[in-house]
Amino acid sequence: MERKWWHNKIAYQIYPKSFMDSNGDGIGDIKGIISKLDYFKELGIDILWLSPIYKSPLADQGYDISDYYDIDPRFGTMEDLDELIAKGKELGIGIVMDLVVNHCSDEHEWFKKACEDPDGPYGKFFYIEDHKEGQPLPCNWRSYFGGSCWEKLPGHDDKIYLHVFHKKQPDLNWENPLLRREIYKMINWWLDKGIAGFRIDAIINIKKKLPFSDYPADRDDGLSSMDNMLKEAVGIGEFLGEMARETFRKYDAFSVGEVFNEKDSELPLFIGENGYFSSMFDFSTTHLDEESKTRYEEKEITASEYRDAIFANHKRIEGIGYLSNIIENHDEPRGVSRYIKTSDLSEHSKKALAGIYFLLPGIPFIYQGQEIGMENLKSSDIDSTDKLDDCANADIYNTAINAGLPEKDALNVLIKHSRDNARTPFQWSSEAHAGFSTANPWLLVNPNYKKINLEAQKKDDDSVFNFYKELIALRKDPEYTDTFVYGKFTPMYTDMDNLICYKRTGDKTIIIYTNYQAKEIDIKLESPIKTILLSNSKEVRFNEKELHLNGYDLVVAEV
Ligand code: TEU
Ligand code: CA
Repeated sequence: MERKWWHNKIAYQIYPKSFMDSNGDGIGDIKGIISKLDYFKELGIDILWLSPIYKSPLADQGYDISDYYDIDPRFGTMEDLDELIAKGKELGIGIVMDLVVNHCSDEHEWFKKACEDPDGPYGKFFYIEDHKEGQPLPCNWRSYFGGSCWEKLPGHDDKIYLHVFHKKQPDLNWENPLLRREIYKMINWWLDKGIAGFRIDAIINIKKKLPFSDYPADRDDGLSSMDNMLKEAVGIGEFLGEMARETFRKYDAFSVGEVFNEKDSELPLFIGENGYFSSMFDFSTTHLDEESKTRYEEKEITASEYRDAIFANHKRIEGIGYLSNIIENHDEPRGVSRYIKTSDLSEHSKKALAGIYFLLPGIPFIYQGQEIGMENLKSSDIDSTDKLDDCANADIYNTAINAGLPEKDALNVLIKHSRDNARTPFQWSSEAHAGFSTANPWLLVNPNYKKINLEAQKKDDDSVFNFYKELIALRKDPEYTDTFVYGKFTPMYTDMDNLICYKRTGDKTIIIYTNYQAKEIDIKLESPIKTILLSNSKEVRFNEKELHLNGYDLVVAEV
């Protein structure tokens, strides 16, 4: 594999609205991010991915952009961003923006002009169809946020437009070369500003299976999930290849795709040598608890399920390309609350989860707050849905209700699965509003901030925060970094439940042993341990033949 500048980097995702508020309006902003650059330097972060900060009505918290060339005043100014890019560069930290081009906002100029003249050039920037009341819709696809993906075109009773996400996010018609050219121009404008690259949003959706047609309904709303259409859509490579040629490649820019539903055959084209993207995220564990969205009883994800999903995806990608590894992001509930048994949740088990994903092949992405072990909201924190915010919540709640769950249980399902769990303000300290703002934040602070906050963890050598610092330092240790970045990946002990162990073989041979259960265990060693490089356990007991692991012990050993 040709070596690239981003291969040995550590990335960090910022959700700007919830990271740091610098002007006391309860909303995080760019100046707040600038004020924490030294924090990222201390932590060892090389790449900062910012979720959208562009001009937006924030119907989907910025993933609905009304002007790609401007910053939303709630986040700051273009000057603020130029300062962040420049100061980041001085510190060797690259800024990665979010590229949201499957759709734009219904308040974007393009859409306004399309509504004024649907048959004009801007009308063709979207999917606008003729439609009379009572007539069947062009297709029965369900929006990702629930309901039909068709909406009446403002000002036209006989026209409708497509939105696979929120109705304030009309889909852009990538079949139109003029639209594509506008997008490439915008991407290059940002790359000329000196950003390091882009995270590419919901990109698999830009290629629709046309002409529009129905798919088997998979709920009692008579609609069909987008998955069915995406399985049949072919030819996305024409768009993604052109985009890469016209933009990213010209700047050796880092591009990471948010890709779901990709076909195995497309993997080499997506992230292989000269692929459309530098990398794509490993979402292999994000569907493991899907079914618990419509059931009373909690279904916990087992250690083996978690392990097997990740290991299978890494084997699938091996020798093809480079994954970006996560345990959470702004669309997923907190990893420690999702992948660790509630009864086993502790600083110790949180460190085990951190170590498992951090030393895998690929680029580790840390989502803000993950480095201090921030958790989901509890049912006792929320007594009604209006305490929450996300536009995706209604569909989660209604799906539970339609599945026959009483309101209380439907609310619990929502609290467990809501994206808002990832969007509560960063917990900097035990001060008011967790030190995020001097004013009431736009979204509630998780009431556990007095227990879980950065200030306290910085002072505690055994904290989750300091363990992340050690993980980053180990992955960057000149003696071992090559093995962690390029070393072969070999699953181990997969015949034993609750063990998550794998080997990395490069110019060193390193084994990650994790006993992902409360019960202690002794395991036979395949080869004697030379050095313990890192562990969340103060005292690791082993001999020539055996290694003793207490509950949720993680041991990184050179053999
Ligand atoms: O998400 C795309 C996506 O498909 C999933 O996140 C999914 O739709 C979502 O989790 C449903 O609950 C991207 C962004 O990450 C997300 O925040 C935006 O809402 C979405 O695109 C639309 O831009
Ligand atoms: Ca602010």
